[in-house]
Amino acid sequence: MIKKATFLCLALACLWHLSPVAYGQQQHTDALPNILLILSDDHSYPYLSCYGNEALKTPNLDGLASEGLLFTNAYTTASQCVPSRASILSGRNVIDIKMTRFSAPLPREVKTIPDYLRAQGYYTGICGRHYHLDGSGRMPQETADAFEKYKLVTFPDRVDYLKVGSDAEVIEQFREFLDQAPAEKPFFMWMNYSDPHRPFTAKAFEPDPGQLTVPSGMPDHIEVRKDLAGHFGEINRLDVHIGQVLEELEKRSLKPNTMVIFMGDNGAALLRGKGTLYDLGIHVPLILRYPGRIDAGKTTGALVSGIDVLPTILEAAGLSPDKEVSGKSFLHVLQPHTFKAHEYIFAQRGPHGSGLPLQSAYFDLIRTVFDHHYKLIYHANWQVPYAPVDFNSSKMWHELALLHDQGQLPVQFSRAFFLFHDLCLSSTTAKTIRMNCTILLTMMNMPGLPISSKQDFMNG
Ligand SMILES: [Ca+2]
Repeated sequence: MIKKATFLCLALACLWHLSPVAYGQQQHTDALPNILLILSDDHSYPYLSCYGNEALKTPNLDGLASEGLLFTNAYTTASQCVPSRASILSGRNVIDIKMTRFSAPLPREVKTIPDYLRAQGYYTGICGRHYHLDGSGRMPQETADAFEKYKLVTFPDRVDYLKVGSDAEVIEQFREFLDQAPAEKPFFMWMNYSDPHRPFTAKAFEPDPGQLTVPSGMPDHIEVRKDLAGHFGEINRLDVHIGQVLEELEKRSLKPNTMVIFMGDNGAALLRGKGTLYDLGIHVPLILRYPGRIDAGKTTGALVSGIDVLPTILEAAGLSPDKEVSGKSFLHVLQPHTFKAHEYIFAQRGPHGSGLPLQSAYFDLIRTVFDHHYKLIYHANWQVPYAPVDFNSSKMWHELALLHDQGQLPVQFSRAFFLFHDLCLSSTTAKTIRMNCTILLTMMNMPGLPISSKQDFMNG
């Protein structure tokens, strides 16, 4: 009898001691939102129909925006996949995390969104298009051997689920991920799409080239129209695939407790887009849907950057970023008393791919700083001949080059695409330029740039 009583008391004591901890943990985990981060590839603002572009048909992303918050001034830290995605995943600027070289692997010590969330109890995954942060998906054998030797591939260790595949395979991978996710855990999924990356293959989704409005920065030429139609077709197809994912959330009753962020990973591979620090290279679409926490159907013009995605996600998950993170959460962007937007946005361009630095498609060193009113672009190797990233060999580019050679391309486009000129001459006051130079130089941290060059730059 005594033994029984003692056992009962011990059992009750254990339950009293253990249950509040276990219950508290369960409660805490239950309250956390699921988080879905969707990136399209090479996709500029304002190329969604909810931004007012009638040539595009993106009803699913428009619907996401109508249920959430649409950003009109979202930028990436780079105009190429790898460095930009590294910033989005780490909340830190490209130079800070040593990711200026295209296809460099993200250093293991750089903490990413899934690293934080996994420690918080999240089930984490990556799916879709190759995510680009473990080196190139098509590296030569000797490079692969070096990656293996020095353990440079890190994301299989950072997440619970990792698969890559085509855009059409994303939905099945997402279903598999959800089926595997433990019921008691919230999830984080980083979902990547190839669209609208070149080559343009979505013929069935393309608008009539003849009906398009050619943007003011491009010549109205039939090859430019065809190229734009190809790009828009891919955006329309992207929308269909994302619609499948949003529908899956609804089917599984996950929509009310899932925060969705949709963003372009960098600007479109169009004229003066990807690979440049002009607007089309780094200005991207961004949508945040967070039911119950974000008012539906609002638009904001606040300046936000790719580095802000991590702090936003961490805030939703009840976490704070480490001190190295320079982004800031945009969860409260509509609350002016609690949110202070970036005063300036910084971005950079570095080497791209593995080609020799004979022209700018493969090698360019550019930095920029800008705010709502002014933008400074510092081009370190302006002497390298310009060539666009990813469409250097396209029929459209050859046609424009031919017209330029024949003197038949309107002068503003010859100047924009084929001639060098001092951008500072067309800027505003010297005072503003010097101020922007000062800000830019504080973030450049360029090894090898002599101090005298920096002073000349400042004085100039
Ligand atoms: Ca990209």
